[in-house]
Amino acid sequence: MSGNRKLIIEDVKVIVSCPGRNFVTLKITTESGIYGLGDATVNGREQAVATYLREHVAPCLIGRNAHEIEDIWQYLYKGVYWRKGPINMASIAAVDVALWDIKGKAADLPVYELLGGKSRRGVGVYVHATGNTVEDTLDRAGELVGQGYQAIRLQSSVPGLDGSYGVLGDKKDYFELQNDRPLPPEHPWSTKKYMNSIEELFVEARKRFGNELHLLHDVHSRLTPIEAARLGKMLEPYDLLFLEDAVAAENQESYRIVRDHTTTPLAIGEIYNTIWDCKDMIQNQWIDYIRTASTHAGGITALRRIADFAALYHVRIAPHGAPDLSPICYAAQSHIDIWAPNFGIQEFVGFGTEKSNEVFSHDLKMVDGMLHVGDRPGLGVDFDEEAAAKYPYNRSYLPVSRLEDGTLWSW
Ligand code: GCO
Ligand code: MG
Repeated sequence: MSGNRKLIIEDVKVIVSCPGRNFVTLKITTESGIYGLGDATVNGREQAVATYLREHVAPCLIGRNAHEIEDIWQYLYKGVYWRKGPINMASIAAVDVALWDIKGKAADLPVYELLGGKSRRGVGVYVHATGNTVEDTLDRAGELVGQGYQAIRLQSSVPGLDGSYGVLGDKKDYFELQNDRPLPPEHPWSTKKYMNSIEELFVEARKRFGNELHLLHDVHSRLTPIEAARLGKMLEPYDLLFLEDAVAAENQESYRIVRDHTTTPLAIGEIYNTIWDCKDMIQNQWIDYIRTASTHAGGITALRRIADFAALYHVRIAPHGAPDLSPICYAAQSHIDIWAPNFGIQEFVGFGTEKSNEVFSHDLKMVDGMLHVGDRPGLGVDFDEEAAAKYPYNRSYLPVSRLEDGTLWSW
């Protein structure tokens, strides 16, 4: 394989920094000076993926032609023998995204133009309203509606549980860095208490906001299939845009049970690593939205393939957009979102903190609840290595969840 316009990879750098959150950033530089950026952040396991990239991937990239994205993807997937897995796939994703960035810069085009161009004016997003009580949550949702957002994910603490999904007992949001705790914080969970309280949130939301606003909810894989089926039926009158991660689905077949019982649209996929993880779910039409993230499912090359496959079955993409995905991942997904004919909605939790904005810059804009992708060549993101050096890695864990009797549960 050759090609007349080779861009030879000269340097591969892995930078782990913590500008408010831990991020693993990959920088691939070519002999021409053109460089590309990729994100390889696996929340809570950052050093594993950084080591994998430094020790095992970087040496294989030096001297290769950066234009050969597909061959390099296959080389890192099939070639290593060990397929799939979050660490492997996040590493492949970082390389893939950095190479698309390079290709865009070399072509002097934004990446979405290389994918086939824009399919829409802007990218529709959903934002989060979270609170300790139904009223707090809806007050927050009201503020977001005031800012022009048209789709809101509602999460509220479960009465009777001291700290539960979405809101920690001591009010520290689970999205924040949990670095003041040596070990993962622990949350109690009771499906009974959750099922007894959840409907009120949506009853009150529809009373307050009427029927136009899109509402969403994330269950974080805490139910069994038949419980999720009951929840889906219970929430049907409130017309959710989707119910996310109702059941953990290593066994994709679980979704058949949920699907058979409810017309509430279903979404899953933020922890899936490959197209294989969602294959049955998509081709059996058990879900409506696939939420695979660029960083965790193998980059732009893989996400594009998942989107095209999903389109055959009326499944739309709704990429994961939590703050533990770096702005580089966010940019990569935005280019996919603006192109994909079967785009659904993008999760959005803000453009980062003061510190992260010092380290990462991007040309995305939010206008009236819609994300606009800029037209800089490549991904339109940049990374300031000097600024990043000011914020060294800071170990932090996601919380874990236990039933009230101490049994470890899904989170
Ligand atoms: C979401 C996710 C996040 C994850 C987090 C874990 O829908 O945004 O569920 O809340 O918990 O990204 O790393
Ligand atoms: Mg989620």
